Amino acid sequence: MQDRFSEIREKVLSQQRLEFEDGLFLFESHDIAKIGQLADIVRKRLNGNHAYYVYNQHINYTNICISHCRFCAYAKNPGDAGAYAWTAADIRQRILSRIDEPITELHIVGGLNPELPFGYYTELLETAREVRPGATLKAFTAVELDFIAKNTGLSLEEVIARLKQSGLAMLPGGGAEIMSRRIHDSLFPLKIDGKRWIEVMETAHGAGLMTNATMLYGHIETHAERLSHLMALRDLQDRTSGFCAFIPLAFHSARTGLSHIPPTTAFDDLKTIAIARLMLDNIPHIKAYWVMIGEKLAQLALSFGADDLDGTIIEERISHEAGATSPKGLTRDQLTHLITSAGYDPVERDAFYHPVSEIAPSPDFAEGTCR
Ligand code: V47
Ligand code: SF4
Repeated sequence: MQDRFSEIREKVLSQQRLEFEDGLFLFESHDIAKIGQLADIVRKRLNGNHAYYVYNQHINYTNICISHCRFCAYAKNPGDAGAYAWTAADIRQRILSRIDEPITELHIVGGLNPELPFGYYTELLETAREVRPGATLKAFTAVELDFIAKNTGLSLEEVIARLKQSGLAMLPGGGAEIMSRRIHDSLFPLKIDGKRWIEVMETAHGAGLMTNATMLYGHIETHAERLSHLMALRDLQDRTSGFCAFIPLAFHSARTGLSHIPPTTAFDDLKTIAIARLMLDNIPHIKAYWVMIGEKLAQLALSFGADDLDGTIIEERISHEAGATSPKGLTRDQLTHLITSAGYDPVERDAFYHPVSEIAPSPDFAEGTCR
């Protein structure tokens, strides 16, 4: 009789879909080299020897949030020391402060701030579009879109349509956490659950927006809950093909309500990336997000299923508030050095994975599809 690894290897080689039980077996295994080799087969099939990165800027427009997720060290209550909501003028200033850099993506997310009217979000996008024409505005998670709709009394469809008119071109993948009733009720009961996160993403995909998807791991979730999360993403991708990239987010516990939880291990980080690559056979890209796991492990992850290091970023706040020790940004030279010294071909991409070297400069904020 064949051992389980050989069975799974045959499935991978013949491009058969892995099942929940296969994923569970891999999570429970400690044979990291074999898991990595399997993931590398899929990585090479989908992305060859390319390793992508993006020249981007993060803008966290407000840290005021009424959701009180237990894993979050970033959010503040209105009136707390350090609570902020940037005006359009502040955002203009932030973008202008880096206007000489060849930024192609603005990643714009914030807390659930009940004091911001709908016009705030459209003005934010329109300001970004005016100051940085040609860059993709990747903004507002499914959680924020659902909140904006409820807070302003507009339908989700209306919110998406109007934000698109103001320049919204893509959604980031945050806020998915772990899609499980148990985890939702314990860690983020005031925020939308997994079912609603999927509905919002499906609506966005239906409106022509590509999105990313994330999973926050390394807190109180089980391996089975991680797999159910991955399979829910795979199911939606079968229906819409709207996901561009999957980003596993390693939990950082400092200054959160879960500060007793130790950091994730290198083994778990690599295994999670590799198993995501194997289970998510229909999502083109897997990011090793260096902010969460450090540059050195992110580099190694390129041989464990990941094909993208995300970006230059510069001012990451969410994980650094929670104790992340990685730098707050990397230069293009640092990113390409990590990639070439691991034997991969660096490709600077835009938000939709088009190589920047092949993109004709365009004054428009077009939606796009990933490749
Ligand atoms: O939604 C919150 C998570 C997310 C912590 O789409 C934490 O391209 C770790 O979604 N420790 C924001 N994680 C980051 C995010 C993201 C990052 C990079 C690229 C993209 C993309 C998306 O960070 C939140 C939440 O799930 N988070 N607190 C914490 N203590
Ligand atoms: Fe608010 Fe997001 Fe932090 Fe939750 S993770 S408290 S929604 S900022």
